[in-house]
Amino acid sequence: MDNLFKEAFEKIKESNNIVLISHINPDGDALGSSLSMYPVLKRMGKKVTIFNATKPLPEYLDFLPNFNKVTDKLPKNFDLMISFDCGSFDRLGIEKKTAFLINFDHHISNTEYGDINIIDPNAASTSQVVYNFCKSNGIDIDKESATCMYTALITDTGSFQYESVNDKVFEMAADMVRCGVEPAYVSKMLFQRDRLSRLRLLAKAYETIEMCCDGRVAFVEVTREMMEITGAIKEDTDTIVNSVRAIAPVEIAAMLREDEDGIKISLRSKNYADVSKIAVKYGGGGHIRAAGATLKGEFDFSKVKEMLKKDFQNLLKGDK
Ligand SMILES: [Mn+2]
Repeated sequence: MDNLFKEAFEKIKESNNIVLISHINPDGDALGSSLSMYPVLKRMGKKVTIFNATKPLPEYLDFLPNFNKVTDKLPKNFDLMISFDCGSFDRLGIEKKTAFLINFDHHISNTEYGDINIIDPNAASTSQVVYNFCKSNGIDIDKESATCMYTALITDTGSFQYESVNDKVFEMAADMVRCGVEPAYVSKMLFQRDRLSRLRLLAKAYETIEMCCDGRVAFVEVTREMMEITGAIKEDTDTIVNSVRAIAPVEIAAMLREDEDGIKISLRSKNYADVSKIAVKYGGGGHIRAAGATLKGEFDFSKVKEMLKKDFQNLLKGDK
């Protein structure tokens, strides 16, 4: 990894006009990691564009330093792109690769679409990969960068709850605090600014919870009608599947959401099931415990549920 870190840093040094890019429908890790590099590159005297194709961006991340600099317009000329937390090229939201590309990620399913691919599936967040990159190259991390990296770490570990959490994660978190991060501030920004529409949506969605496979699988549905009635927006659905997984016997939780282009499935597992296998089967990707896919052109919830039930039965076979 150290060699890749060096190679990437050399490439950055010799580039002048750099685009930082994170995956469409960005989460805390995608935006946090890309924003964390902004102060670093500005200090190096680079021209920097922070690009994300999604509009509007998730409001709950608006406290991240330099959030308002994120744009959905690519500059005319640039000589380097750096992607963050993006498992495949199509999720970058751009048509084609027009410059050298450094790919920072931690998704095991990453397709290595970059010219330099820095993929660490053992990292708890992409921001941890970026942090290791900075450490390895002796790059200073200021308060702004640290706040972005820390937020990415918190959101991708479910506030330090997932199996990815180990001594290295806590060491990084401690270092982030030394760099100026105020943990209580970040937590308040992330978790104490809830939307009423989201709570109203949760109430409706929870009514649809359906258990199967001896209680080891739970489904939850979000329809467009529910979204309209409650005034909820897409990001309001982000954590529903996590709370469904929290039901005592549940190993796999699946949220089915009716989107414009089909049904989006979000999968979570608790102890042993590798749900990324199922997401990949349907053209998506992710991690062992959190993965997702969109079934384009498919709008029949019960059909999708039956399909997934079979997949889950196979996946759970022999496991206990
Ligand atoms: Mn991530």
